[in-house]
Amino acid sequence: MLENPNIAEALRILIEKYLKTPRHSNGSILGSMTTYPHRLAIYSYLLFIHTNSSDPVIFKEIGVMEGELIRDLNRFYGNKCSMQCGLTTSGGTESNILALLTALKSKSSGDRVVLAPDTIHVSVDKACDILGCRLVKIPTQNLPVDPSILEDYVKKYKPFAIIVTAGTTERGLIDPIKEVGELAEQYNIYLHVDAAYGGLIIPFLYKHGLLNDDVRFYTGVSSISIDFHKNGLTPIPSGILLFSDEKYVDTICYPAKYTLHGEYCGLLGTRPGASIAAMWSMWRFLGIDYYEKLALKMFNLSRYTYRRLLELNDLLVYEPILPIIVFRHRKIPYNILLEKLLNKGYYLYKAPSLRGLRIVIMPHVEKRHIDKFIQTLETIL
Ligand code: 0PR
Repeated sequence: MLENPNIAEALRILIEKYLKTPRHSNGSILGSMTTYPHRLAIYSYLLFIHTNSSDPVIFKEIGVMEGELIRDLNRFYGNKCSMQCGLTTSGGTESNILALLTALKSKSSGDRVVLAPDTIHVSVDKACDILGCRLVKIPTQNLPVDPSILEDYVKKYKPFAIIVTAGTTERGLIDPIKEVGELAEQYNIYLHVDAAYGGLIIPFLYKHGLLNDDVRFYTGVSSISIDFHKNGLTPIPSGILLFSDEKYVDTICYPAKYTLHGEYCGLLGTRPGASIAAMWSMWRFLGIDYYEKLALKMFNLSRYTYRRLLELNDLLVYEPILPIIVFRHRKIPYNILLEKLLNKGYYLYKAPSLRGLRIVIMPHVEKRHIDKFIQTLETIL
């Protein structure tokens, strides 16, 4: 590589910028679904930073790791198809686009209608725009979708795909996947489950009896997406898309005869092998036990936050299902409250459908962060 005499200067400026950038460790980032990656994930990522996972011939070990990760995750989510039924993606948005592309290529007929509750993530609107589909949203008033209403919509709109969510972005709701799966099976519709946020929390909370719904490959489920860069503690971008059948993967692989491998799969061309190394090592070496403890810790802290917020006057607080707490003040509009919190250095998000603010308890959030936040909120109110 060419020597560059300006590296020292570049680093000085970069560090200046870094110092102006909020970090998760001080508890100021309370609303975003991001966190600081685990050090094992960071080392793994850095070691494989030069790799392109679209080329499993040059970067053979990355291909092996991807295969093992997909196999292990399929087992974990009760998928009968365990081997190459899935791929890594850059995150929830790419997974949703790919799931719909798969559905379109395998089930589409006629009107290209996609059916989803109105609580789905905005990336589904994006996916439908890109793929030229018509998205019909079922009004839910921020509740899990009612399967009998969904069936009425199915009869009326004849969709080729249904998308439901395991852990909605604003409120953390879980749609009834098992029941929707039965409908999808009955009407021969592709069902994608967006578990980008909830995928690494729900199975553990369900196991401990803290939830009524699980996320699994129930009959009728065609794909499930999970993000590791949310609760899996790996660097961005790290997503997973699992399919119930190997034939689905084939629909999103394209020949590239000039390459050593001969084809590549997914939306991206060059794909970050480093993300695969990070997800693989976290799953292999920290594993299910670690994620289970983490899910319980986040859940307990969300219950604690809920109780502390309830103690404050004039606050309406929505009971957390997953570690997401939404609240609003009976007199102060949420936008104004958000502004006041931003001025105090707190980054919360909005839950516009509930006219409230959203706190997401991510892996980096500690009890002391919540105590300090409650103190600040009290002062503002
Ligand atoms: N599905 C669900 C249920 C999600 O919550 C998200 C992201 C996605 C899909 C998309 O995942 P990727 O962001 O990995 O593509 N939810 C975050 C959120 O809306 C992502 C986010 C955060 C997007 C901050 C923009 C932003 O400024 O909170």
